[in-house]
Amino acid sequence: MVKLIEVNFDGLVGPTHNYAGLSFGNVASESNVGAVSRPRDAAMQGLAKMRELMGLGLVQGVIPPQERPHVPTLRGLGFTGSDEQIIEKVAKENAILLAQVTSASSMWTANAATVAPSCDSRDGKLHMTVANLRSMPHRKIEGPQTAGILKKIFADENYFAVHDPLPATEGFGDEGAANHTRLFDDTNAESAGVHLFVYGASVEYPEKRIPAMYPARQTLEASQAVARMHQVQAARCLFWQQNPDAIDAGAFHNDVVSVGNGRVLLYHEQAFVHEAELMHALGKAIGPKFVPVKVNANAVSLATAVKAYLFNSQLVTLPDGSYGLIAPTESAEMPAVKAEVDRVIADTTNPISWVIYKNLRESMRNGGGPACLRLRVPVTTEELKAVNPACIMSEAQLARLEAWVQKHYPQTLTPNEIADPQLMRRSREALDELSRILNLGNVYEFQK
Ligand code: SUG
Repeated sequence: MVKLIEVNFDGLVGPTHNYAGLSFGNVASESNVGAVSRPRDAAMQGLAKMRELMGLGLVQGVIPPQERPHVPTLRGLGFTGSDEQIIEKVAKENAILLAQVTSASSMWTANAATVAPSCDSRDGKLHMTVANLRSMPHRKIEGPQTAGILKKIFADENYFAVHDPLPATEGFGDEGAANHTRLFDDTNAESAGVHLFVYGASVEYPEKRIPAMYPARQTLEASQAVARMHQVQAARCLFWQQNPDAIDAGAFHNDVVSVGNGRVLLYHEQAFVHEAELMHALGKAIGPKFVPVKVNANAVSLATAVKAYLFNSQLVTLPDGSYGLIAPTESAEMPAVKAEVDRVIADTTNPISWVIYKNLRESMRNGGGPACLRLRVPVTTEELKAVNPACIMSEAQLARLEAWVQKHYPQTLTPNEIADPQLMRRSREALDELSRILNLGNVYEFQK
């Protein structure tokens, strides 16, 4: 088995980052509706996280923001006139629609796609299926641009297969890597990957208990389709249901209640249905070195887990083999959660040995923690060379992006201010320059 390098592709926060309360079932998004956002800080917080991971010796990638406000969507809905006139019209007629086409939600690249490394796929290519994000209108429009951007970053078809989103038909909700974890025994060079797909509901098994309050965004049928697209052996896939109580507590994606990497799975006791059976199945598939790290509900309740976003930490393996957590500062601020992190780190029966808390407050207030902001792409050294090099971070590239943010981003933004066509003009200028920094060509519709 070839050794893989895990590259985290972080979503760069876009200049229109705001709090419009668009995500039903996402507690943070709902509770911060109308608040003043800080796009510049948001982007800088994201870049600071990238720098931190690079400093740890990890390979860091970046995925650019999408064109927002997205005028082509509005034209498709029958609005006519100049782009400026359309923004003004929609602002008057349908403020929610304007918020939907202006959201910077593509920053959460854990929802951009699901990924299978080449060693797991029958045809020996690295596969990615772009998520259709069908359950939220502001996110559903991301798919086509995500596909266009990923095809520019992973352009070499000798190595990469980027699939368009699954058809967004009823029963095929797909939210990408946020509901998928690839585990393997990293102490054994022969170990093959195990793909854990977690879904909220299923059409095939309507008798299963589903959330009572909030939408189950990922379906079993969509996860099965992704596994098929990726040509992963059926025996290496495990499809498991997320606990409906977790979704009703605000865990709209499984990465709000569990995170895995290598041979380790850190999870909340109530993350999955039939938790003990799942751990048994994973142990069988991964082998005796599999380390489940459970956080009990009496130590951290589901409600607290959703507030603290501990399970939305990035669980990373450093070149020296050590495991650690990149956790949101909110987790350090909640004593019960901090105590649990300290316990996990002190416990030598699991390999997690350190934690770094990062301030990602701006993204967190829309329900996006450290893990939401990254898409993990495991590559071989050869494949890494085939990735668009401008999208792999170096100190110089990071500095360029920081200067670019400082130059173009509004310091603050209220949901009312998105009605100003000036925001669209400024954002386009910014993205036009960015497409050159990241050597993407004309990826945006306004450039065509
Ligand atoms: O889809 N929030 C995103 C957060 C996504 C987090 N991703 C993961 N858990 N992987 C969502 O709910 C809020 C936007 C607003 O309300 O303006 C939003 O889309």
